[in-house]
Formats: sequence, C-alpha cells, structure tokens
Amino acid sequence: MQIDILTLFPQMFQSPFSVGIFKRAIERKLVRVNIHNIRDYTHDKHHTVDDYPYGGGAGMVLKPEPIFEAVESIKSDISLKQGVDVLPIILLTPQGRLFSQQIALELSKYNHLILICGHYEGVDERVHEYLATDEISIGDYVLSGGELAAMVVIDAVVRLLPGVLGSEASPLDESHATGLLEYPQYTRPPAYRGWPVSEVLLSGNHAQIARWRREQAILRTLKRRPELLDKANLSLQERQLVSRLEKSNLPGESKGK
Ligand code: 6GU
Repeated sequence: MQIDILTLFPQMFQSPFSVGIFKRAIERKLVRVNIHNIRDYTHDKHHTVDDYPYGGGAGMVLKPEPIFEAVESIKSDISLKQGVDVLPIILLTPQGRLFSQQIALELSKYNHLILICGHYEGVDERVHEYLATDEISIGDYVLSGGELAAMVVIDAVVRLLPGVLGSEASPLDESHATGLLEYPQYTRPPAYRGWPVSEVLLSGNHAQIARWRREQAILRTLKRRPELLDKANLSLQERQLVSRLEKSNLPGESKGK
C-alpha cells in the first residue's frame, strides 16, 4: 500500500514511522509512506498556505490551490506507475465520518491512499466539495490539526495489511474486531502480590479457556460499552447470557485498591 500525506508539519510524522511495526512494514516494503509539505506547492514568495476567511471571523483558512496542486502532482506520478482506478482522497476533519475498525478494514483494501491534514480554523470548502472523496474524524473532540488523526488512521489501517503483524499475532480477536471488547490477558507470575490469575487459564484446557475468554469479553463489553452488544455477533445462548446478566446486578469492576 502507498500512503501519501499532505501536511504543513512533515516533521510530526518522523518518529511514528521510524519505530515498531511501521518501521518493519516499511522495511519489508509492505507499505510506502510519502510525506508532502503543502507549502512546497505554493508559488508566491512567502509560500502562503492560508488566508483570512471571507465574511470575517477568527482564525485562518487553508487556501485551496496548494492542496489541489499537491494532490494532482501525486496523482500524475502514480498513474504513470500503475493503473490505480480508485484512489481515496481523505480529508482529516472534525466534520468527517467517525473513524472505526470497520472503516480501517475498508481502507485497508485499497492499494493507495491520500490523506490531507486540515489545519487552523479550517480548509477552504472547495477542498471538501471538489477534491476530497472521503472525510474522517477520529472522535468528538478538537485537535489543533489533522496530523495526529492521520497517524491514528494509518496505524489502524497498516496493522491490518497482510504480513504486517507477525504470523501468529492475529488482529481477528482484538477489541472491536469481533464487535466486543477484548478479554483480559495475563502473563507470569500466576500470583502477583496476592492477585491470582484465573485457574482456567492455568488449566491447559483449551476449550474451557476459549469459553472463559468469550464470556469475559461479553461481560466486559456489557459493563463498559453496552451499546456495542447490539451490533455484536452473538449466538442465541450468548444473548440469553447477556439477558441474565442484565437482570442480575452486575458487580462493579474493582480497581483492586
Ligand atoms: Cl480529523 N481533525 C481535527 N482537527 N480535530 C479532530 C479530528 C480531526 N478528529 C477529531 N478531532
């Protein structure tokens, strides 16, 4: 997958891509990330990327020309190399659709993405209307720019690409992939400061362990994010378990202090 990022702050992307799974994925050529400075696509002496909003008001607005020209330049480069027919052009903006694991999975199917990081009070509406094919927000809070949001999106997408995670690590039963939160994980020691690991996990009985984990995932989801259960893929028996748990008074989760 090739990912092109348009930003006013290219430096922000240096460290995330130089460590961990990104670094490995880039080294193995599973993903290629190109960072483009929007300022490089200006033509005036001062490299102006923003201007006052028409109609007045606080803050500055990102001008359309450098953003359109950056995208067109990237597009003309790639169409020479490969016949990419669908190329999502994603604007990171608090006004976008709310990012989710589902959207990460959807984006992971493309072989090329362009991400545009918005800034200041906003981006000229013509970028929203005539350039972006998709707009994504990572949550209902305000960031000072789209860069951190772009990194969140890229992280969630890249780890779904085939070969990026080790062969044994599977993204399939993580939180949200199943529609449920993940079950609790433990490692040695079996008792730490008097806090024991569940007997089931030490039993070596794989069927019993799988059942325990599934139950824990359902229980945890019911306690913390009950609205997720409506869409989760539960068996009839599991639905009945949820109804029983809902009627009983759920014990609160102790923080152990
Ligand atoms: Cl994509 N951008 C900004 N500036 N703020 C956000 C966001 C994006 N998603 C949530 N808040």
